[in-house]
Amino acid sequence: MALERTFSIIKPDATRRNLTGKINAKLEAAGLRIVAQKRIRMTRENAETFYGVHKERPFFNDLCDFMTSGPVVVQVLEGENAIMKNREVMGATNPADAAEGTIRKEFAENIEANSVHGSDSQANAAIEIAYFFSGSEIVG
Ligand code: RTP
Ligand code: MG
Repeated sequence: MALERTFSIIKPDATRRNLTGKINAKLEAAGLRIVAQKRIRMTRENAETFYGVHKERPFFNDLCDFMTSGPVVVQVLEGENAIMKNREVMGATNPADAAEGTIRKEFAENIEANSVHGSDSQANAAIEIAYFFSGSEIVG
């Protein structure tokens, strides 16, 4: 199977608790390769654009507050079936529903402060990667 790329964010609740390395270890153990990574502070505009699909949802404003509340680590992950594989290792959105061994089960604080983001489709992965990274920043 061909290599696939997905976009990942280590969210502010996780950077605040110094969990970047532990989360990266879980991603790598799952067979995902971190082919681009940078620590940034999202602007309000970044958050509103990035989560634009959720703009009519009741949690949209809180979500944008949360995503801009501290540093995030944005990443490109590469591997076979990387999009699905990352969603598996992340676990369910709500940590109360997340399977044993997943990142959200182990580290998430609640349904909003849930430690990681991962693209949910090939189309969204391409859009999200291009929003945060230029081609020369990604080294496969
Ligand atoms: P993500 O996009 O961050 O990878 O998470 P996801 O696909 O598992 O969840 P999604 O439905 O896309 O929601 C995006 C993010 O919004 C926050 N959220 N808060 N308060 C709430 O009920 C609620 N629901 C979702 C979470 O941070 C979720 O990851
Ligand atoms: Mg989502």
